[in-house]
Amino acid sequence: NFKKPEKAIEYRQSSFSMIAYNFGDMSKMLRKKKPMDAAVFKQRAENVAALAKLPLEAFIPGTYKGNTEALAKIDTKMADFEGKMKTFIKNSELLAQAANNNASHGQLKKAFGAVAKTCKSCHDAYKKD
Ligand code: ASC
Repeated sequence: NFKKPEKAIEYRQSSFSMIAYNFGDMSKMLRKKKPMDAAVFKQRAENVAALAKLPLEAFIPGTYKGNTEALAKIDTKMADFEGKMKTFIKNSELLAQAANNNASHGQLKKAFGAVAKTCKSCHDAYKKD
């Protein structure tokens, strides 16, 4: 129900921007670029798990021109695209669970890496380079 294509583009870019901010901060803590703060990490992981559910509905026909790096073939490959999004959502939830269960640094890195893989697989297939 986006009134204009630009609104859908803006919606998904806004959600990815928030995802990237929260994801990037976890990355810094895991790579020891900043001190690990378990409470902040949990919140970041929960944020990503919640935000991950948002962008899919804004990938709709007629929104692949203009200010977007999303490729138009998403339309014709929607089942695959949606599958990749669902894997991203699932792995984000697993990361949030790990954080909430006070997983070790190594376990968090592993769960984080699984999410990062889903980011990359979708970018490789469906994002302009
Ligand atoms: C990030 C970010 C991405 C992903 C990707 C993971 O922090 O901005 O797009 O991780 O690089 O491979």
